[in-house]
Amino acid sequence: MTMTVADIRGVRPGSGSALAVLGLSDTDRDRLARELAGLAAPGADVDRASTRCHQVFAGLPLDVLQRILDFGRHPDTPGVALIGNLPVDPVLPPTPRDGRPCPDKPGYVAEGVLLGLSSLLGEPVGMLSEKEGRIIHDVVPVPGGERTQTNQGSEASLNFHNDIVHDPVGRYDLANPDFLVLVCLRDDHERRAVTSYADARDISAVLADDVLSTLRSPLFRLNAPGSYTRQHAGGAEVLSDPVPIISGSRAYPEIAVSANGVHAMTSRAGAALDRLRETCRSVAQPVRLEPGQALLINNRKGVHARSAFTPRYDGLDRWLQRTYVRRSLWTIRHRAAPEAGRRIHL
Ligand SMILES: O=C(O)CCC(=O)C(=O)O
Ligand SMILES: [Fe+2]
Repeated sequence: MTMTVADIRGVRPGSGSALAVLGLSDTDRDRLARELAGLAAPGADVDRASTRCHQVFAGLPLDVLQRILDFGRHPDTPGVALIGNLPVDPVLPPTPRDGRPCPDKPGYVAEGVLLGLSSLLGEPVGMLSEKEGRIIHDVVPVPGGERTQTNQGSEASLNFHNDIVHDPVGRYDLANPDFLVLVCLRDDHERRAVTSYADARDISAVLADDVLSTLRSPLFRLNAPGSYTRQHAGGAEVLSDPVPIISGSRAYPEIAVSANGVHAMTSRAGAALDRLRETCRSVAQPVRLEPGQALLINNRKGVHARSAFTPRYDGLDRWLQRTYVRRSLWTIRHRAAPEAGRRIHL
């Protein structure tokens, strides 16, 4: 079932792999709106803005706050959480056409919601190969990108994947974000775009033992993200070392799949990958994001996807803002690019 705003009033417990759903009260929404109304453009001093937004969000009722903190810290909590009845910008400029920030946004409520939620999960980070290292990403359909397996796409559905990052150590699933936060500013004209999440616990429970053990073997090479291969390899593939797709304990598995292509090294691995793709579709938890909602995505517990939709490039297209969040900046310090900014990484 696709969640809609009507489903998300009140707080329902989220445990195991099921989508966690939290709806703020109108009183809480209005307080956040008031306190975020005066937020300055966060790009000037992200540490300051994120600290302020943390302070605002830490004032949420204890139950809601704990649910969000538990989502970030515990292995046994859901991999995806939908938060509803969040404040929105009173005036929203046209959806940017090029995937770059809107230069004349009159307020920063959406950015404040994004930084507030992100700061409860960890540290927002920028990566130079993704959106030029920006901390706040504008995810919009971009002309020419309609059929790409990137966040600029629209007409082609974006396959189940994790957001990964190229790293010369040969592993693309180590320095990548632990979480993604998506805030919806505008939905698509026809309300077709659905974001889905497939949890590795649900995937593992469905797969036959031999398929699962193949997926747990280092028989797969991940292609680097399209943004990286375009910038650094003229679009040619840049493959990781052989890795397993599913790893870690049976109770708390981690999954790594690249959007831009996975090379299976044997025919058995290829068949297991096909089976994985079918299984992702069968266990998927779909959400049709609307303005005033945010999706918290654990980028290790599961994979996510987006269905196709039709862009019009008329200023009213779908518009999400996104952060990449790490629990700690310490474990990616080998990727730090301090000359670009304290939170920016290669
Ligand atoms: O557009 C969406 O719903 C999700 C796109 C996506 O995969 C991402 O932003 O990482
Ligand atoms: Fe993604």
